[in-house]
Amino acid sequence: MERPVEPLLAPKGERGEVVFDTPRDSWPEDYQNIDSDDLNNRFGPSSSVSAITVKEIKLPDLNLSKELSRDEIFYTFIPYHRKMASELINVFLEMPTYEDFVTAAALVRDVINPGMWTFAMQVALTNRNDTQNIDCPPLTALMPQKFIERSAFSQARQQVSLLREDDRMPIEIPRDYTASDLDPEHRIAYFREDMGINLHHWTWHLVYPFAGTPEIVNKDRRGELFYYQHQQIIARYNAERLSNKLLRVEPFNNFFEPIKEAYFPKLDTLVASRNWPSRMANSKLQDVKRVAERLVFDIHQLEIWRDRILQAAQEGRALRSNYSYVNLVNTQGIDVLGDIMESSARNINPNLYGDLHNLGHVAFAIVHDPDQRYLEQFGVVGDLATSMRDPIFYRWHKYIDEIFQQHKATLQPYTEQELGFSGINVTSVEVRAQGYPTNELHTFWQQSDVDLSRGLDIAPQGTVYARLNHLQHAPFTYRIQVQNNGQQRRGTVRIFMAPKFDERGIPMIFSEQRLLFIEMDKFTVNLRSGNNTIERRSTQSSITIPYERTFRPLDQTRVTPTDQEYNYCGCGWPQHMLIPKGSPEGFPVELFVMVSNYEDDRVDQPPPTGCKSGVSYCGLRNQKYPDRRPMGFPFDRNNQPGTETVRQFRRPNMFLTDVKIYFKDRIEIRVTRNGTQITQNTTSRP
Ligand code: CUO
Repeated sequence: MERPVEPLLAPKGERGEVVFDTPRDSWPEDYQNIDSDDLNNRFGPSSSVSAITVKEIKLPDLNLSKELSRDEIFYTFIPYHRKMASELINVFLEMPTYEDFVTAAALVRDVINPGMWTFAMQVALTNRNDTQNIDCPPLTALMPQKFIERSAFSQARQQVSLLREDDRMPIEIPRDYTASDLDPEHRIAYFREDMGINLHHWTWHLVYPFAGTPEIVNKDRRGELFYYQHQQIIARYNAERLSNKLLRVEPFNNFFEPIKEAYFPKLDTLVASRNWPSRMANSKLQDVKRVAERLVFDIHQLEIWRDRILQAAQEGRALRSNYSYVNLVNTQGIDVLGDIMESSARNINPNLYGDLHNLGHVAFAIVHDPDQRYLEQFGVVGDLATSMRDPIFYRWHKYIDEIFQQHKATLQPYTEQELGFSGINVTSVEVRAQGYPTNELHTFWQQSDVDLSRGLDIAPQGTVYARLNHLQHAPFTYRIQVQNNGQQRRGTVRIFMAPKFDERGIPMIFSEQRLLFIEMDKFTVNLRSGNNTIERRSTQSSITIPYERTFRPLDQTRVTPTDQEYNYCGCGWPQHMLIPKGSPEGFPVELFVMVSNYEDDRVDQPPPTGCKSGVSYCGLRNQKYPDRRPMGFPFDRNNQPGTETVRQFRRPNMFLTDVKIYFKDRIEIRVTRNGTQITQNTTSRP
């Protein structure tokens, strides 16, 4: 999977220590006439090189998948591209043995578009049963150009060709490279352009692909998780905006108004030597007519689908293709609506409800060349690995979320019985970061190194690092006191956090704040009779994957089958982005802790053997979502009339604590040396 643009017959591995011996007819056409001896001399097996012989097996023709040429860009949101990729994904998934799968992957690698092949490989590795203990390389290692500023690559090539490995210095990627602070939106570019959150979003969609074989699409509550995972992204984005004194994100709800946000990504595509196109401020969506990509639709059509979906949400029922109705006014309604909205292969009536969300991404992504007259490609919002970089992603998903909230408004507020836990009182909640006063959280910048060498389309010659700037926080611990007035019981601890004040400095009302609560953690506890003290570290969060999973050096942290944290190819919010940035003067947030009755939360299934990380946002592989309550409970529904604030909403089994998040403008450097990461020093920014 390394250097996906380069043919398989070139050596692989950090120092070219592996070659694949493939049948000649699987080589790219341009290479078919090369003399075998010549090739062997150049790359062939020597004592330091191991050769892997790839046998010939009969494969389906893959005529559809081959339609996208190797120098085009593959976009996951274009229906025609998805269809082409589905053919390949199905072949990979249906290979009976692991060996056949790897053989098939090797045989077709050089005749399929590299972006599509990589996507199909990652979907297959994520979803095949026999690949669960394979260390699936993250896309950041294979296609770093989708995550890191383009100038890094010319510098990296220079370093590789001119310097010995020991003499190479990490290439510093500035924090501000896509815009300046003349654009207020740029204040939160560090969030939008964070490598970890973009990798999470890509990986989430690999675990829950829109299409593929029924087993990989029909996952438990996948439509609901589409809603919840993106709702949480918007809540996090808003906390980040408020931290930076920006207004909460506006939904993009008028498809004909100018898009005031511009975006200039400054990323390279590597294929066809093109850059990712930019979008000028005040561009307007236009009807799309790109026949070669089989992409023809009107913006008005998006409105028609939108109206039908809104009607279903508000009316509380949706029409199936067989003309029967499905009732949405229940806890499963959101799952049906999520699949309609996305739309995934589980959309119950694609003719009626269409493909609103996906084609919305496409319409934004091609706003600069809707009829292909300039032969331009799609912008970053058209690709799952890059879409979170663009401000319009959040405006679009805010609007999508508003439609979901129309559905949630049809449900009754939770009852006392559902919210309470009789005999359980949460009596105190504190949070503490080591070395700081209680109820203060602290953020700062960190620089981390990422190896680019596996993604460079040049001969392997050792590592070359990019040094990225990202947000980081001091790790912290929650300390929760729970009084149990009954027998020993089990409870689920649910921890959320939300900004305390709105843009005007006025305390949030419940109906607004509930949309801003970000899930921080969720776990099960045994509650003895009497007083219980629960301690939980921020690094144990149910939504995150460890720092090392995002920034790990590839070779040195090989996973073993017992290394459960690395499953799911890293699906999970990155630990370094767990809390919003806060502000120098301290950004006030409210920490909400609830202990719910485990008997009402429990899902009967064998204990998970797969990943432990990121479960709340990513689910459990091949298992049910491990919490029976609606996702986002108890904030997914509106309040009882008369409950104006979260303090009024509070029951004895809940607790609210005021916390401040302090940001300090200093940089901590975490360098990689000989494969281990160490915190080198701390500097103040001038
Ligand atoms: Cu994840 Cu729109 O679904 O980007």
